[in-house]
Amino acid sequence: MRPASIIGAPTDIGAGTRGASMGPEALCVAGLVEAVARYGCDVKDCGNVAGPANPGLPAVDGFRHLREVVQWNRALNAAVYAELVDGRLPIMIGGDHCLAIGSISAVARHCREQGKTLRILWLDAHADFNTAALTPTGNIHGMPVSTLCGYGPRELVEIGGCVPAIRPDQIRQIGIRSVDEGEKRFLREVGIEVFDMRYIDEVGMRRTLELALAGMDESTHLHVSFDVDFLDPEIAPGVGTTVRGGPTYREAQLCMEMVADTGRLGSLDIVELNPALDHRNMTAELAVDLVESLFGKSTLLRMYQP
Ligand SMILES: [Mn+2]
Repeated sequence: MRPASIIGAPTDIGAGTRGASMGPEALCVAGLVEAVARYGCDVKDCGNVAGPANPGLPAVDGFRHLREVVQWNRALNAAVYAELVDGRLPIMIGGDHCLAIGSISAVARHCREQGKTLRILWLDAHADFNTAALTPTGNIHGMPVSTLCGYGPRELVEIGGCVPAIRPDQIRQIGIRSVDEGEKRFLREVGIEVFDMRYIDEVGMRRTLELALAGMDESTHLHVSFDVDFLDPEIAPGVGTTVRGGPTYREAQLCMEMVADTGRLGSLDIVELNPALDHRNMTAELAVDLVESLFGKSTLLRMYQP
């Protein structure tokens, strides 16, 4: 297992509900560092990147806190890129999902420089493909995927040094169940591959992951962007944007185990955990439990391969 680096980004600058800024601390209290270390990783705790406070302002021209979002993502981009150059697997702990702009643009740059193929698994209840024109709220945590694909304000889309940072065919979205009207049309137009909850209901998590992970090889760098609202709110209440009907505990474990089996995990985001809405840190503990599976914990040495 590659050495890993944990990078905290304690901000809720892109969210509509405050509190995700406390996510890194809650994940550490739940034992994230020890959990990753348990599965053979040499873990470096990089501490937190710094950025501006949340001023709680309304949207301007379709964006809330654009300037602050840019500052946080620039700092995070540099921190994630430095760990990748050092040969380490960055684990970005947010913070809200706007931070994926900084982390994934760094991963994409690293892949371009190393001649690696990038595959992104976007585990989320939402497609996060809004734009200033389409968004009902202006919250930038609903826009990271469109921004990474080059649709967004110049200062944000340019953060990784290459525009667009990623192509739509590099991403697979899983668990989606809440998409705004305009966003739906735009997703289809751009051609993002989405495995929504109906798809998972109909074919199962196993087949879904087989398809989402298909076509990877030794040169693939797999990035997982794990929004905790991916999970069903019954098991994961500690998020600001819960949507009913998400994956169960077992479905989520299977998803993580199948990612681990590829041996290609190269970077990870854990975002949108909101301790202010959690019950006794149960959502943070669940996230850590799932990360253990992602890093190779399994129930048994398997005797029977179905
Ligand atoms: Mn998200």
